Amino acid sequence: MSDAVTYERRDGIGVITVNNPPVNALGQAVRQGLKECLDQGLADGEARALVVTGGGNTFPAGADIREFGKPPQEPSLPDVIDAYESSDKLVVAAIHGTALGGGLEVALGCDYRVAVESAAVGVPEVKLGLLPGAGGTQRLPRLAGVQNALEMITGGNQVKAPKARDMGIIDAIVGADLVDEAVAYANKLVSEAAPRRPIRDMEASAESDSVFDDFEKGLQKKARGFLAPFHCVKAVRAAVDLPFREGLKRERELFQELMDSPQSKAQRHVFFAEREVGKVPGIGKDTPKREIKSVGVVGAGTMGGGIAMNFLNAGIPVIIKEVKQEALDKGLSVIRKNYESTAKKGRISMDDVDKRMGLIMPTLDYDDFKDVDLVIEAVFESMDVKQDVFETLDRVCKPGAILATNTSTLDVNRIASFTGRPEDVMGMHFFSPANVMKLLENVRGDKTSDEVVATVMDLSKRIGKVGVCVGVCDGFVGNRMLHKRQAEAVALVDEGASPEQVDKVIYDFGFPMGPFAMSDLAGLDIGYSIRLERRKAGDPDAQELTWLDKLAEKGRYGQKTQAGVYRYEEGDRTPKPDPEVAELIEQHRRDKGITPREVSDQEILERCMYVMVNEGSKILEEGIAARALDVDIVWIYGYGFPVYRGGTMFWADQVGLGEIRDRVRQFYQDQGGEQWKPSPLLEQLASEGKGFHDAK
Ligand code: 3H9
Repeated sequence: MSDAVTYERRDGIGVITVNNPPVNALGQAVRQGLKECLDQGLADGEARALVVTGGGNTFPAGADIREFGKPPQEPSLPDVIDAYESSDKLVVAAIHGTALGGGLEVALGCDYRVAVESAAVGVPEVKLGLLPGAGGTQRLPRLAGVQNALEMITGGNQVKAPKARDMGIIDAIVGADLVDEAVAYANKLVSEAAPRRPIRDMEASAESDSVFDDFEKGLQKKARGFLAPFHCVKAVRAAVDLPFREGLKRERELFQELMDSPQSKAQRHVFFAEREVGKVPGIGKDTPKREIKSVGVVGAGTMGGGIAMNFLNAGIPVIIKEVKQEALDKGLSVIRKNYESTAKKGRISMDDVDKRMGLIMPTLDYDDFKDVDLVIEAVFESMDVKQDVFETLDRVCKPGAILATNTSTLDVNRIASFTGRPEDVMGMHFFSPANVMKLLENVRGDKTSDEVVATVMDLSKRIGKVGVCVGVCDGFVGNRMLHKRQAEAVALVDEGASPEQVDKVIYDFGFPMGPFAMSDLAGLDIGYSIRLERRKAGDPDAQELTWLDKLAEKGRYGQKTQAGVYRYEEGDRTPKPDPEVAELIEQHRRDKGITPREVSDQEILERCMYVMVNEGSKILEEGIAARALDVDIVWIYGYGFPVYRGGTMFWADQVGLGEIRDRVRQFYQDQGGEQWKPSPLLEQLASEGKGFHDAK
């Protein structure tokens, strides 16, 4: 017998403990062990009842995801759970940590469930593009009601033990000595001759006739493009419509369909990529990290304020600096307003608002930064201004303080050169709104020390961000690829597509919005002024003015002026096509001597997406991103790339790099341009029949 699961007797109760760190995943050895220990417990004449629990930090947190996609190995999890549910001794699940997915399903195979107060339960399979496939969709609605089960199964979120008790999932909250308490609980049940309580014998009945239809309707918008949430609803419906065994069969069919789907494959890739991305190649776990106990933020504008909020939320004090008192007051009042509106929605208490505001210290004086451990600069995007800021920071900050820039366009190496400590300088590129967006591009300069990289990556996690370590180049990973897509989208309209057609293709692909709706949101004036600056500076790569720039010249800046590529009604963010824009585009074409042609949706998709893949490939070649998964995560968390497609480079691998290379070559031949020059890495991988994720 392996020691993945152990059996012992305590006070007349057989205790079965899973020991498979870090999360007690239910791999083959654990399933086998659970079965064998159950048999041992049933055969143990001195065990009056049984307790199942997890060693270490947690009850099992689910099936072993690493086994997915490989040939199944006996015993299956549903069979193990069936054996527990059929046991003729009472079984109590003793839960701490997180009983998730298959873990909660094991607990549902038991007669009773007790948990410590800090525990949580949940069925997060939907986040892996799956559904609970070991009876969860059949047992949970029987135990907690259809509405609760639908919410938990389609949402995948964790439910804290006290709430789970109110929902009927947990029978009792017990003290911190979990196993002792569970043993006492089991003894009490035995002494009271409490009945066995297999959930399969319970009835599942819907709260109303329309519950499933209503629920599905709600999902149409929330889960647009995803397959799994809809399969989850079908499976729960089977719990109501079919007898238990048949319901299980239906669950299995639906589970298998999802397991075989490209969506689940993509979502499983994202699960591991999200964890891998924090491990920067070449920077080991033992790299020393600096302690960050206080932070300075330069600039209290939209970006600076949003950045500060991340630290306040994590309980880290912030000193925020502005040039004028008025700007400082305004910045602080915006932060307070943001918190108050979160409190109004019930997500934090008014007490939390005060606590967070109590952690912020406004100042007009750089000298107040003398003791902070990290400063992030969020001032105007001009090298001269940055020079001034960094020379000052270098003068006032203590040795060892990390000096970070939030620049999205400027050269971090140059910024570092303004200080006498370039090894302490790094980019921390937050995405707007900075308190909401999860991506943080951590830009490593040529001279940034490993210690600073390790500290900033660790800190990203602490403030709830997904940090991706990238190198210095124009636009870093995200915006560099985005600019290529944007230029292609503009060119497609030049050639004859309408902005609405381009946006629809990208929206239908699964992005939250198309490139032009996004420009309207960001503000057309921003790209316009950058291009204007570049042309003024005589940049040879500066593009000629586009029809988009002509809109900006007319004061159509996007949503903020209720007119951009689209028009907007007062108080409504829905983009509406505008004949005036169509006319301006027509005129632009006439000026350039272009006869518009019909552009197919397929061409739009290929040109907008393959240009990004080609650029992503160059980014990998240059080592700006270390791995394809880093690019995937940037696009998922920074730009809303559909999770069910796994990120730009994962998606490219699924399409096939041979196919993409051929199209890229064709576009290069047809229209030229550096953006279509095939990346040598793409050429090489395609010729070897490999994908970006096979490249080392
Ligand atoms: C399922 O149960 C299907 C069934 O319904 C049906 C079956 C028939 N498997 O996240 P962390 C690894 S589907 C394998 O950093 P935390 C993870 O990769 C499953 N490995 O820790 C990482 O490895 P590394 C449903 C797993 O404390 C390490 O453990 N369950 C699994 O921040 C630490 O992870 C889920 O989807 C796994 N199931 O968070 C739960 N889980 O160190 C998924 C984790 O090499 N897990 N690893 O990078 C989680 O949500 C979080 O890991 C958890 C801990 C909240 C548990």
